[in-house]
Amino acid sequence: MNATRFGHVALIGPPNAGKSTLLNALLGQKLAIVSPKPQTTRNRLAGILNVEDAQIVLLDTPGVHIPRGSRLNSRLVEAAWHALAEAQAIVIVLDAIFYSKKPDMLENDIKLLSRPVERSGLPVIIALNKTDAMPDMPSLLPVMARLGEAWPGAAIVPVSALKKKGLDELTKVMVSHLPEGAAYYPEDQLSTAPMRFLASEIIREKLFLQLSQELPYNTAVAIEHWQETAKGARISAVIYVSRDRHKGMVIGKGGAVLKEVGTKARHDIMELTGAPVHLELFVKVREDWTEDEFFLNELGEEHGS
Ligand SMILES: Nc1nc2c(ncn2[C@@H]2O[C@H](COP(=O)(O)OP(=O)(O)OP(=O)(O)O)[C@@H](O)[C@H]2O)c(=O)[nH]1
Ligand SMILES: [Mg+2]
Repeated sequence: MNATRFGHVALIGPPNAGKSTLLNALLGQKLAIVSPKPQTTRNRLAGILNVEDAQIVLLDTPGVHIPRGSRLNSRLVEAAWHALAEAQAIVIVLDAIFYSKKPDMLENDIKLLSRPVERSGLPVIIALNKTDAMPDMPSLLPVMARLGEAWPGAAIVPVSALKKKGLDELTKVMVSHLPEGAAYYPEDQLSTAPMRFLASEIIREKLFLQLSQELPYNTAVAIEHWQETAKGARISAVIYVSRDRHKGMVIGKGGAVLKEVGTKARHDIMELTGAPVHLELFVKVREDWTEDEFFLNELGEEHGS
């Protein structure tokens, strides 16, 4: 590997814009969890991308919004802005199809992003995502024109994280903003996140996909034990819910929901570790954990950040 440039690039944007999908697409491998629900990502997650002439540490972040309600919500937005302090460039990820339907929201999001982005002093790249779902490219033009006004000089790259379009162009622009320097991480390292964190995220993804309405937002996952044996990993994890009545919903009739979550999570964890996995899931009530500073700190520590 002959990287001559090295640096961190933060993927920032509103919830559901496709930041995590874009991270995975750029890495060519699934690292971050993805769901159709907004506010899936809760921590900053670093993915290491090696290209011919550079090593880029891509920072996936929670979606930025005006936090209402829980402390958890404020923490999500804080974690996203904090990533800017680590980065040498910003990729603002935006959902093109959303703005073509709701032009007012473009103004809202520009307003929300512009001050923190400007304060960071970092070069800006705009990834206009989900172009595969646009009926035609000309309808992108007014959105692009407005973004060009809001961030003069920023490269605007139409992409589709889902269909892996525009990624080479985006990578090229990111590399052009990185300082000179040698690769910091070994070429085979995909992330700085511990395996325990990635496994807990996989379980959380299955909960996001399996549970409806507000329920996923009231669940958290912590790995309790992880024992490596000759037959693979024995993992036990706790799913925390914030209300007693949620417990039964996560378990499901005859344990059906929990079983489905466990089976799917086990499959993905096996893929990640490349070894057999025995996974046990428990559901515990921790009243109002989304407001509990101590618990939120503990969840952050699991990630090591
Ligand atoms: N059609 C289309 N859908 C996409 C694309 N990228 C992401 N999506 C979908 O958009 C939804 C949200 O994707 P995520 O990657 O979880 O979005 P995010 O920005 O990380 O969301 P948060 O973590 O909640 O802030 C999922 O249903 C994705 O499949 C794309 O390029 N095209
Ligand atoms: Mg995400």
